Amino acid sequence: PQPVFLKDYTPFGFLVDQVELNFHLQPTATRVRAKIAFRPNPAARDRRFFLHGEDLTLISAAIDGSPVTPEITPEGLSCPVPEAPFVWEAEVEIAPAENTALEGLYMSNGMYCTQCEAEGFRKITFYPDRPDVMAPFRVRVDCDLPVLLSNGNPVAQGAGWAEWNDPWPKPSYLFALVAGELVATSDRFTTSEGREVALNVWVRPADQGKADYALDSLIRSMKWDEEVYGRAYDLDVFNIVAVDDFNMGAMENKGLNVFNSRYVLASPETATDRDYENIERIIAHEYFHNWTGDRITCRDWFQLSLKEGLTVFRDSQFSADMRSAAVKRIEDVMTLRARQFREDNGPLAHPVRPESYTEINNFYTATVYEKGAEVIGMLRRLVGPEGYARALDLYFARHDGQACTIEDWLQVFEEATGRDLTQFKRWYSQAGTPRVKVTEDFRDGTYTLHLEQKTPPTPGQDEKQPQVIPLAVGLLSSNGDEVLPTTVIELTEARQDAVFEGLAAKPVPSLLRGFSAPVILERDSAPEERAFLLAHDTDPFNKWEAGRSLAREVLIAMVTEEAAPAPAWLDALAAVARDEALDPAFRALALRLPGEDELAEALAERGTVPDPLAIHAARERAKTAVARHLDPLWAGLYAQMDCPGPYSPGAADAGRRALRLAALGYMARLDGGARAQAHFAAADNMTDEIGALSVLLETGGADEALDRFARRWGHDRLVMDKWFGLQATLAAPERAVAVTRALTEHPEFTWKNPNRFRAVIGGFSANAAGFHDASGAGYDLVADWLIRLDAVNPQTAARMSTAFETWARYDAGRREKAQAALERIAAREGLSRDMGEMVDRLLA
Ligand code: B3K
Ligand code: ZN
Repeated sequence: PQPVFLKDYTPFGFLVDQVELNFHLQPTATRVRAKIAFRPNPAARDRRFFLHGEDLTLISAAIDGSPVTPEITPEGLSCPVPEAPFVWEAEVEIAPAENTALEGLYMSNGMYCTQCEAEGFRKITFYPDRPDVMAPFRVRVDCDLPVLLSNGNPVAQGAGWAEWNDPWPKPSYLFALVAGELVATSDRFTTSEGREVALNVWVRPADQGKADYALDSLIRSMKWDEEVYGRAYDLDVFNIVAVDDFNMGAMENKGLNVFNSRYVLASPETATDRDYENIERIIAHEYFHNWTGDRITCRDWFQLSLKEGLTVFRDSQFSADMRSAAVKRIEDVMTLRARQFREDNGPLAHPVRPESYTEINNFYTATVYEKGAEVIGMLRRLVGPEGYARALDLYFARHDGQACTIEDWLQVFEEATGRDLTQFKRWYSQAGTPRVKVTEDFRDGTYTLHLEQKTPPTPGQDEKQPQVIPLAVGLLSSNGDEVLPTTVIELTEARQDAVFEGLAAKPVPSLLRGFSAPVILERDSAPEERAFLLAHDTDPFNKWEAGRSLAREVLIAMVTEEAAPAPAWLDALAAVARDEALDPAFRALALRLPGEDELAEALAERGTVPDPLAIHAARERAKTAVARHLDPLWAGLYAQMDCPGPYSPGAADAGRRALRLAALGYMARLDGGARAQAHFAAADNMTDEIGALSVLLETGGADEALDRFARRWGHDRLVMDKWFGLQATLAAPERAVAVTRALTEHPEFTWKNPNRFRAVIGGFSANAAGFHDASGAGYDLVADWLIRLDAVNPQTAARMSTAFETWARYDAGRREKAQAALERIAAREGLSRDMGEMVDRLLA
C-alpha cells in the first residue's frame, strides 16, 4: 500500500449536486441503489472519473440512463463520462452480516448500523469518498425492522420503509443509517432561533430506562453551544443510537449520532461516576461536531485536527462549566501526559497535522485530538477570550458549508486579532513535546527567569525550530502571598529571559500555571519548594502539580536508591487530605500516586532504563507508607465523605465518593481489606461496588467478591466489561499473564466485540509490570491476540498495537522479546493495511 501525502492534494474533478440512496436491507444480500448528480468542477484540472468502492458487488451501472461497464479495481471504478452534468446510477450488493470490521454497513445484535468515517462509505456504494465532496443526501430504507433512521429530517414512512432528507450538504463520511428494534427516550428542544427539535435516544428494548442521562446531557450541550458559541441546531430531529459493537466512542453523523452503548447507557446500579462523566462529555463532543465538523468539515484527512482538536477543546470547556474547572484541567493533563506525551516521545510520534499516512484510521490519535485541543487552548490564551470569540464568529460566518484547512483556521485568527501566526503554526507541523528548561537568579530586587526551549527529534524530523510557548507564571512570597498574579510570558526564542523588577525578596515561582502549554518543564527545585507550592499556590493546577512532581521525585528515589519515602512528602499529603477547604475531588486526585508508566517515562527521560517490577514494588511500598503515615485520618475521612440520600452523578457527590474510595484503598493496606469487603457488600451504586472490588483486587482477597459480582451482573455486557478489565489491569505482576490468559478462555470472552477485547487485552497492556514481564510472555500474549483480531477487525487491532509503543525504552532482554513479537506480527501473511503500517512504524 502506498502512503498518501498532504502535498499531493488536488480537488476532485466533479461536484455532486444530489445523492439519492435506496437500501433494501438483508443480512447477507443488501441491495444499495445510488443515483448521483455530478457536474464538472470548474476548480479542478484533473477530470478522471474515479469512484471509491471496496468489497462491493456491482449489479448494474448507468450514466444518464444508459448502461455502462466501468473498469473495476479493488479500490474502486473508473469510467468515461460526458463533459457536461450527468446522472450516475449504480446498484451494488453487500453483506452487512459478514462485516466484522465494523466499518461501512454492518450488524450488531440484530440491528443494522453504519460507521463511515474515515473511509467506510466506499463499502456501501461507489462514491468519491473524500471529505471535500459535499452533497445533500436523500435516503430510502426498506426493511421489516420497526425503526428505520438516516440523516436529516424524516420525509415519509410506512410499514417496512422510511424516507429521510438531509438538506445540509455533507461529505460521505457523515452518512449514517440505522435499522432495528429500538425504543426511544425522547424530549423536545426549542432553539434560540425558534426551531422545535425532537430529540430521541434509541436503545435496545432491554436497555430501556438507561438513556435519561444521555438525553439530559444532550439538552445541556445544545443550550451551552447556543450560549457560549452562538451555535444553534439546524434540523427538526436529533437522533442518537446506542450500538453494542463499535470500534470507538461515538460518531457525529449529521442528525444521527451513533454511539458505543457504553457512552449512552447508565443507571446508578450499572454505571460509575466516571461513566456518567464520559457520557456527558462524549454526548457534548458529538453534538458540538454539528458545527465544528459537519457544517464546517475538513478538506482532506490531514486536516483532521481542524475538527477534532477544536471539538475536544469545546467539550473540555463544556465539562469545565458543568463540573469543576480545576479538576477537569488536572484530569485532562493527566490524560495528555499518559497518552499524548507517551506517543510524542516514541516511534509513533507525528505532528498535529501529519504529512503522510498509509491508513488514516491510524491517525485518530491523542496527538490529533488532545494535543490539537491544547494548541487551541494556547491560541485562546495568546489572543484572549474576546479575540478568540471574534475569530470563531468569523470562522463560522466565512466557512459555513465548506471543507477547510488549518490555514483557513489560522487565517481567521490573524484577521480577527491582527496577530501574525506564522511561528505559532509550527505547533501543527512539528512533532515532539518541547522541553522548557528554567533556571533563575535574583539580584538587587530583580528576579530573572532564564528560559530555554528544545524539542527532541522525532521520526522524520531531526531538527526543530523554536515554538511559541505561552508560559503562565505567578510569583509568591515566602509567606505564601502572591506578589505577581498570573502573567503570560510568550517564549518564542530558543533562549529568552523574563525579568521581574522591584521585588523585596527572592520569590517562589509558580510556572506553567494551568498547564498553559503542552511542554515538559525542566527545573531543579528543592522538595521543600514543591511542598510549599502544594500548600500555598493559588493556581489549583499548579497546587496539584507540585504534589504530583514531589510524588514523582520520591517514587523515583524509591526505585533507584531503594530510598524510604520522604517524610516531607508524607506530611504534605496529610495536610492536603486534611484540608477541608479543598474540594474532595481535588483531595482524591492529590492522593493518587503517579502511575507505573508515568514513572517509567520519567526514568527513561533521566537516562535510566526502567525496571517495571522495581517500579511496581516501589509504588506498592509508597502506598503502604502513605497508608501508615495518614492512618489517623482515614476512618474520619471515610465517615465524613459518606453520600447519604439517593445517588446523584453530579460533581459534588462524585468527588466525595472518590475521596472516600481513596481512603478505603489506603485503609485496606492496614485492616486486611475488612472495610473494603463490607463496602462492597453494602454498595448500592456501581461506583462504590467497583471501587471496593478494585481495592480488593489490589490488596488481595477479591475471589469471593469477583464471583458474586459475576453472578449478579452476568447478564449485563457493559458491567461485565468492567469485571474483565479490572482483573487484567490489577493482577499482580507475576500472575498477570496467567490471569489474562484465563480471562481469554472464559466463555464470555466475546473477543469480536471491541469493548470486551479492549477490556481484557487493553486492560492487560495497561498493567505495565505484567505486560512487560521479563519472560516476554506478555508480549506474546498480546501479539497472538492482535494477529487474531486483525483478520476480523483491523481498525481495533491496529489501535491496540500501541501497547508496544514504549518497547524501546526497556532493557535489552525485554527489547529483544518485544521486537520479536512485533516482527512475528509483521511477518503474517494477509496483514491488514492498518496493522501493517503500525508495526512498520513501531519497528522503525
Ligand atoms: N469522528 C469520530 C471518530 C471516527 C474514527 C474513525 N476511525 C468520533 C469523534 O471524534 O467524535
Ligand atoms: Zn470528534
